[in-house]
Amino acid sequence: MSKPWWQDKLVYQIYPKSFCDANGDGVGDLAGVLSKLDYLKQLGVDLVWLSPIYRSPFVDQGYDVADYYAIDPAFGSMEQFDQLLAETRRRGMGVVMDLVVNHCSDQHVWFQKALADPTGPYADYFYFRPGKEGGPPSNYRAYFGGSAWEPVPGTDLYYLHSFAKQQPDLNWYNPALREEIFRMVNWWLDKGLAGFRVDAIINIQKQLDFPDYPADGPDGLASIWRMVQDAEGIEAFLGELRDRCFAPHDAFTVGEVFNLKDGQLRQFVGEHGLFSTIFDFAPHMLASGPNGWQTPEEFKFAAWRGAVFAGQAACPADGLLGTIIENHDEPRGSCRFLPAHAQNDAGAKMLGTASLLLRGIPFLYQGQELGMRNCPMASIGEYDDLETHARYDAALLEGKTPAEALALCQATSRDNARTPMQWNGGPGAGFTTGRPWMRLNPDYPTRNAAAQQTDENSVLRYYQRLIALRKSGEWGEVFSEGSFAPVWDTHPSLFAYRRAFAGRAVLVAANFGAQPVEQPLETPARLLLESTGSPAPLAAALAKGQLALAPCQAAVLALAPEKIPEEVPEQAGA
Ligand code: TEU
Repeated sequence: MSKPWWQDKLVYQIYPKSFCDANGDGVGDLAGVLSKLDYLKQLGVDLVWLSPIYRSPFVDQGYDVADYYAIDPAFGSMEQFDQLLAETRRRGMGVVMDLVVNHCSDQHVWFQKALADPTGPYADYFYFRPGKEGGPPSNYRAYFGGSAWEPVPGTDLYYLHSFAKQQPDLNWYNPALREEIFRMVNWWLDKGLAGFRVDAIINIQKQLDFPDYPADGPDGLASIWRMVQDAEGIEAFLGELRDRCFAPHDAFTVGEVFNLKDGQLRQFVGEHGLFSTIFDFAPHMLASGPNGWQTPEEFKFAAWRGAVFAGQAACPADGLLGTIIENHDEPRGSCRFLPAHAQNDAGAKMLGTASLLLRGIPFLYQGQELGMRNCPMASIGEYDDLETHARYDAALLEGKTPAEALALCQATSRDNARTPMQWNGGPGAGFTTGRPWMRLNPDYPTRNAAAQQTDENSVLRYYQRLIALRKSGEWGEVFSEGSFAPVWDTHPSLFAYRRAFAGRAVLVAANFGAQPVEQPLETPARLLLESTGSPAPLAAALAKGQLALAPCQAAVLALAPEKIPEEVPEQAGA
């Protein structure tokens, strides 16, 4: 089996609206991205994933595509995009685009033609269905709230939208629609794109009779997820997409896939997988309590470690998961996957160490490398995200007070991660010379890339060293190809694992507790990296065969080679 080209790559997600604004209109753009490629190269990034930059009315920040073949003018031009391809290639990097094909925008010409002729061929690009008993065809709630069915004006028909009503679902059961998508995907790959992050893709499978489900909320509706979960057949669509588009281009693909059924992971990743990788969202699911986002859960170390390790164990030996702390849909990891005492820069470095060296393809989200934090807004009016507004309204409907509803938004809003990138401490945080489209996190005067670049002990400089180790000539293969084995996995505060490859092994260990820990080591170990900038106590302990970690300290140790083959359990089949 030959090793895929993307096996040792590290991906950095750019949220284009909030990354860097070169023309001063307050919105990030492609010229801004171009100006930061050297920063990304220095960080150690291989692939740059851009959240959608297609022409869009931005009801859902570009996840509502009006033209799959055009760059939105807010971001720049196709010439600038081609320049981005050339400039990344020149630096040995690649570009990954977001592929949003569960739905498009209601402004897309396909939908406009469908509305103009609701029984014509374009209506079958979507799900147009007659209503039932004077209401919609079924009782589904869209992910962003309200009925998932919207009336088609001038008819007794409704169209289906899993997300906002401005995002009509595309009908993958129509071969003509699939051809349009394959043609478009190939058009981008022919340009020299490295691959795609494939949005919300599990939703393309439907039960075409759209059965009702028992209501699960005070609105009398049932989440559309119920219908998707009981639907089947996605493998056929994705297999066609792989065989017609991804495989011939040897593209890198990562699926945004939630809640796979037992045994399904094997089909999604691995040598003949439907994608190169899929995100492991299991740790993120822990943040939702019994009532979903309405009951956010505090961080519980053992449950989180269990979820991460379960993902590592479930991944087939010939496949990799996308390991991820944060993205544009989630609150910042530095405020989420750390106990209260560790929600600081030391914690951010520890969490980065624990996550980036796991078996998998590491994904970083812009600002993670600065330890950027949630930005609680003072009023609901300061939030831009439609999902946050929908949640606020739903919480009020549930009987919560405005203050309680706002607190829920502050804890769970996607806008926590969408505040502009903090490049320096000057006006506009170096993100823009104009008025930023969304307010800056007030910590930008002290937390910014320029300040961290000159501080040896900063989160940024630590991430640079961490990534350099992950990709180093000496240890790179251990991290990109090695097996994974949990260590001390019932310890109350240690997050630790071994990675091993071809007779070489490392131990990654992090102390999430508020007290120092000490553990005897079975093998002599040499310090490769530690996160606090005070290695002396750890080095002294290692000389005595002990691992000693202060609170919030993470370390990477090389284990003595002669002991490794018997001592390190290889992952099944690895
Ligand atoms: O998200 C898909 C998805 O399942 C969302 O419901 C997501 O889990 C939720 O927003 C988390 O709070 C993708 C994109 O990542 C998201 O930004 C888009 O809004 C969505 O698809 C629709 O395209």
